[in-house]
Amino acid sequence: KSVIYLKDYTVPAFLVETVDLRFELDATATCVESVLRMRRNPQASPDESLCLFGHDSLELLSLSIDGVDLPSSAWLRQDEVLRLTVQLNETFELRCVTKINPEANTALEGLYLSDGMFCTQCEAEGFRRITFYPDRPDVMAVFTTTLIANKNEYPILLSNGNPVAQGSDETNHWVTWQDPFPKPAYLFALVAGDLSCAEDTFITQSGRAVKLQIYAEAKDLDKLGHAMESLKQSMRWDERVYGREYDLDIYMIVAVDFFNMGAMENKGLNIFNTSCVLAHPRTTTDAAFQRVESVVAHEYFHNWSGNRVTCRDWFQLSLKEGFTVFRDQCFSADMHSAAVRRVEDVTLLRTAQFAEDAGPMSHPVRPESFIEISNFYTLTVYEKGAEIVRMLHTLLGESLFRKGTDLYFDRHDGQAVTTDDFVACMEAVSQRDLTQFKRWYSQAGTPRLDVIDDYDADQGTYSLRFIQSTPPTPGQTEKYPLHIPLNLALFDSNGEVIPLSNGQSSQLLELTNEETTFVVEGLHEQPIPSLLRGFSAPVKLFYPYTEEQLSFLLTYEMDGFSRWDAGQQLAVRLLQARILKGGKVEEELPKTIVAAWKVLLENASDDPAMASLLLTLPTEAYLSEISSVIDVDAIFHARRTVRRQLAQALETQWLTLYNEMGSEERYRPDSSEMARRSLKNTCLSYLMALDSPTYLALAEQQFAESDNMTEQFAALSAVVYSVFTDSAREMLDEFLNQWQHESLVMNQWLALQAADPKAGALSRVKALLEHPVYDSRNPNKLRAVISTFCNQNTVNFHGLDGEGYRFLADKIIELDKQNPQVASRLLTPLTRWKRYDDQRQALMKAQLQRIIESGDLSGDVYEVLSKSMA
Ligand code: BAL
Ligand code: ZN
Repeated sequence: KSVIYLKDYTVPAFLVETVDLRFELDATATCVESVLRMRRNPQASPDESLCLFGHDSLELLSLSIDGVDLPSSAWLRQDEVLRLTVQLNETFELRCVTKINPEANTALEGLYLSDGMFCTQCEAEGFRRITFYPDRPDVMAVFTTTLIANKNEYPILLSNGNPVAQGSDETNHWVTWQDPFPKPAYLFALVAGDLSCAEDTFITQSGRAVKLQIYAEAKDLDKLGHAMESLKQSMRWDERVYGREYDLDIYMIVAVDFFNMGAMENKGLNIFNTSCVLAHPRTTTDAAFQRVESVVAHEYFHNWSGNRVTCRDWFQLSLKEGFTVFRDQCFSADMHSAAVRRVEDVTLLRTAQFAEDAGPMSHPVRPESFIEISNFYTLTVYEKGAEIVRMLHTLLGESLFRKGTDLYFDRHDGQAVTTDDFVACMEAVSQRDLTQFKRWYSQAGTPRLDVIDDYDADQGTYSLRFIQSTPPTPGQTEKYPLHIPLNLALFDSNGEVIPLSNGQSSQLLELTNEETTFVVEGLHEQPIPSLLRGFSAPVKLFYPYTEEQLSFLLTYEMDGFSRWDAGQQLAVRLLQARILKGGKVEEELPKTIVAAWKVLLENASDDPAMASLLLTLPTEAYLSEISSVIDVDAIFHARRTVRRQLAQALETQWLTLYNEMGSEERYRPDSSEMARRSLKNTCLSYLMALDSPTYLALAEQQFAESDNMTEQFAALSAVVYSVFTDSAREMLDEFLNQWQHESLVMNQWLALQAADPKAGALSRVKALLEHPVYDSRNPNKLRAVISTFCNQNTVNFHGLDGEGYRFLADKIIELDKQNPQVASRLLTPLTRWKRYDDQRQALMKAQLQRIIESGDLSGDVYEVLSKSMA
């Protein structure tokens, strides 16, 4: 398995001007004819031969140049590369005919069948499973695609761009699509099937009418309204905030049930996992509604940040992903509560991305090498990449940042570029030197920022000393100081902010050295610092806050993120102390915590969405991430005990608030109603921690009476996680009966049971794998059961009999032959073995070893395994 390096990048030897594709679609034998108008790249060496990528599964039927068939001696085919050994002119036409078997394609890359419907996934390197092609993002061409298929089985035929011709005979029909925008092959898509569609129109800011179509199976037609609204909102937002208008006459989204990722931004024809597009109050939770909105926006925003301006090579993936995540984060912040969205984004970053950065797969946002690029669609590339763009936004300010993006889109429209090109635009508009800042792209690992303060009462001066360091990561032992924007405020003892030297209530410090000292003069008392407001940089902050200071910030800080974080740190202190004692501690809760939670509960109705977050204890995942050695059982028990104690200490308040958050007459999926339901369900889950039949009755009532999935599922979850196992079983059965024909609801039903921490979980999980609603070929089902069990059901997955680890290893070995991308992703929890105690380390390593020895592994799984064992 060969390693590909960024440093080895060279320009393509040949360019493609136009591609004409003709698909005769057949489930087991699809014939693909491709005609490429090619020319030598004047920037490349004239001696280079033509290399096309093609997966081993391609059957090559014929190859010709300028109408002359080539004999098989005219090429060499090895390791996914077809090298032509004949002399080529400056320009020529290459015709290639291949045969492929979509039905046998279980990897879900290239052309495959999802529930009998043809669809494609070409990012990153799926196009080479369709035909031989210079499949790299810096080769951009104009595509024309003709689809031919049986007209009864596949009445809808879609591809990128606009439909330009069609026709039919007795059995078959055909449609030709033309995409006028040159694009890399990874943005190619086709869909053929029996689909229904919701349709709308969007009038762009310049007055053009764009047809919007969202396709799904007929039974799901009533679940497309939310995605359509989200699409229109996104289109308007991108015009307003970035000045970006949609460019084709038609924008299509297709929902498919079998999909490795969340969604894909193919030009003019997005393909979505059903879980990211279908939404209906009866079957979809509020969290899923929000995910649909954000993924629809994300894919739409890619039309500019990704499609019009794309990546030069896959090392630049964050160029489009980091930027587009930042854009979708800002969009959701504008649509709902900015503070809530920031807390959610930081939570994801600080738990999952920080864990990735501390593990064997740690890599820079712009990786230096890979074996399999699919392994680099990571939280680091996406979420940390978005933080880098956010820091640029913070450093430049709104207006210059916008000038920078305008320049970027203008300068690079139609090009395949690099993260350096992106930063160069920011430098050009701001006249700033961002050389040091670019280390964020090249240096892996989470920086640590230690803060030491000192107050000189005689002089009235307060100094803050910042010391930054980044721990070594695999392959990168030496680390350099980063350019860290740190947003700071100081508070006086009355809870008022102290104006800083810039005359403002907060100041942005730029920390560029290993050590920086910041001094404030003219103070009358020791201030309380609020550091890293808004989480202005993706670092781990260490400052020895006292409990009083944290309670103070929880009361007075106006920055939503920092206020929430103060509450979380308060809870972290308590939980960590108990984790050290094994978790099952029954001593009384400290008065500070109870008092803080009481105030939160009393004021909760002022901002229910934020209150729900403030009242939620740090997750097991976060507590694990900040542990030096993860004590799975202690973390679980500490959190559970504190929850129960908080429920006991404030029982009346939880119940009062639960009732106050009671339901509206009719369900509405808007922000304020979502916030209300979120807080109500938080109260219910605390009340259920009391093991009281009174609250079981309350949950049962909510389950029976709710008209929406958010409340119904929250009630079901509360009961499933409770001690009332008989009631849980009955409710689960009732839920199954009610929703067994809704695949996405069944994913939730499966995941809930896979996450249930009660003893015996592994045998319950194995039983779920045999259940009729489970389907081992569908990534959503695999994730619902296997990934949920291994990542969320920590006490059972990490059981000391090692059976959880064995189970995952068995599944990886089985799955790697079927779907390497998903197999490699599922492997993650085992790769984190260094974070656990010796006994678990040995058990986990034994299973990793067993996978290695199991035989011929995919590049995907091999890369992750080899890095984990290094
Ligand atoms: N480009 C892969 C899916 C996404 O990030 O939008
Ligand atoms: Zn994306």
